[in-house]
Amino acid sequence: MNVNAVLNNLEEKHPGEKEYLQAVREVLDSVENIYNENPQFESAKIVERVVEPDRILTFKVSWVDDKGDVHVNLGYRVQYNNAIGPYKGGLRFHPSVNLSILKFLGFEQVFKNSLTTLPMGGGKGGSDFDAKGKSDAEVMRFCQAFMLELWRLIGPETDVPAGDIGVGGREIGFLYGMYKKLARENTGVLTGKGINWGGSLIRPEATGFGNVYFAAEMLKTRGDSFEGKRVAISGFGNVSWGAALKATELGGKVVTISGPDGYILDEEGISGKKIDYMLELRASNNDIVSPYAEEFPNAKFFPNKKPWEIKVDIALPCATQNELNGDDAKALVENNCICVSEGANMPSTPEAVETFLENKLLFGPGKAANAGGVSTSGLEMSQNSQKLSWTRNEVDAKLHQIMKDIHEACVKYGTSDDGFIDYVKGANIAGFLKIANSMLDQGVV
Ligand code: NDP
Ligand code: 2IT
Repeated sequence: MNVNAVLNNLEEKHPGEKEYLQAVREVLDSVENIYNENPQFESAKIVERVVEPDRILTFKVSWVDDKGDVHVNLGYRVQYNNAIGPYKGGLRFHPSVNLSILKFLGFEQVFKNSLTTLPMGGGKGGSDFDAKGKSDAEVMRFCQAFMLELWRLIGPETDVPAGDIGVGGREIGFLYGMYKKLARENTGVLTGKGINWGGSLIRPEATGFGNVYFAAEMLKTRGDSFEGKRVAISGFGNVSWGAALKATELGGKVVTISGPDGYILDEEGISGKKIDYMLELRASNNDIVSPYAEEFPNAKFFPNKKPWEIKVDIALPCATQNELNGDDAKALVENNCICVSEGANMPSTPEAVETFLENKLLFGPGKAANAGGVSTSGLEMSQNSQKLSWTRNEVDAKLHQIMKDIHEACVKYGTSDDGFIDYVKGANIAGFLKIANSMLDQGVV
């Protein structure tokens, strides 16, 4: 395999899909050597087969708002790869959603799910629907209209969607209600369900918890921990609040959260009732974070800025892709940050990743560091199949062990001769080998 040749070819076929091409390049750069040492991969054209999704389904979603006006959105499901299990991955509702973004997310999900140790293939979906300013009834009607198309494509053994940006417990509820009505069955077809109707304890906070567990494992390799560390978190959504909770529990002090309007610096630490307040802000369909500084006057709001300019020991980017660029990375390095663990998918640009690795930071890439969310989705699927619910402690212990195992896999494939652990390389190779070998076992399909 020649990475540039594969990329040039993909660029010709899919011009302008920049997030997708970015995600593919990162994985291929990491696996190039091991791929070329194993000629059976090349003869089965594993790379050519793994970079393209199995299929992409696009549909129109028409719905009526509270005033009676008709709206038309686009809906998608990208079923990427099912070599190791049913397609599995979230749904994103955000006006920025396009095919390039869903393909990058689906591609990342394939390798992430492979790392989880659970039998899940990869997929992603969503819509350009903007929930901001919409009433609950409008969100419900949109979700119902979306599911009217999606339900034919999914199933508990075929494809199991979940949440992502703009899709949390409320949306999963509306989607599930419509699925159940159409399919006339109660099955674990979605994860992130409510606790009363098949959901798993810990799933809401799992991505954030898992991210902090992963960061703690990285710190341990240098005899360090969260105790007494200053932590910067971006975003204030599903992933951020779990991360803030767990980082605080392990002795860290979370000093920032952020929204598209800017960031909050709270030197007293963002914990306890402040995390509850974060959730309230979020629940009001409100993406602005500035009201936090009015509620807690010791906190300071920095409009249109990102939290990476603050002096911290640990950074947890938990908002969205490419939110941390090369200059942000340099600022973190200059401020002696020691550890960056990605809660979001691909939040660091390639320049930022390069800066972290050159400066030998502990850098946990999203496909490893945020795999706790989908892992707990996998645990939800297991509970649904068994018609059982596990306790909080049982789920948390399993999640913790999975994050340790993912860390171990990264160490195995990412440790270089000088002892430095390149978690990007480690995660990509470990994730890739399992998929590639499964594809070899199953023939050309
Ligand atoms: P939420 O919707 O709860 O929060 C996302 C935050 O990011 C919002 O503040 C949103 O503000 C902002 N945001 C979204 N898109 C953009 C954009 N294009 N530009 C700037 N800001 C943006 O989402 P989650 O917490 O669920 O997800 C956060 C990240 O974590 C995403 O990368 C997601 O893929 C990833 N992730 C989520 C998992 C989960 O289980 N939920 C699991 C693993 C990873 P606004 O809408 O105003 O732009
Ligand atoms: O990016 C992700 O891993 C998620 N949004 C969670 C996917 C899932 O199926 O739980």
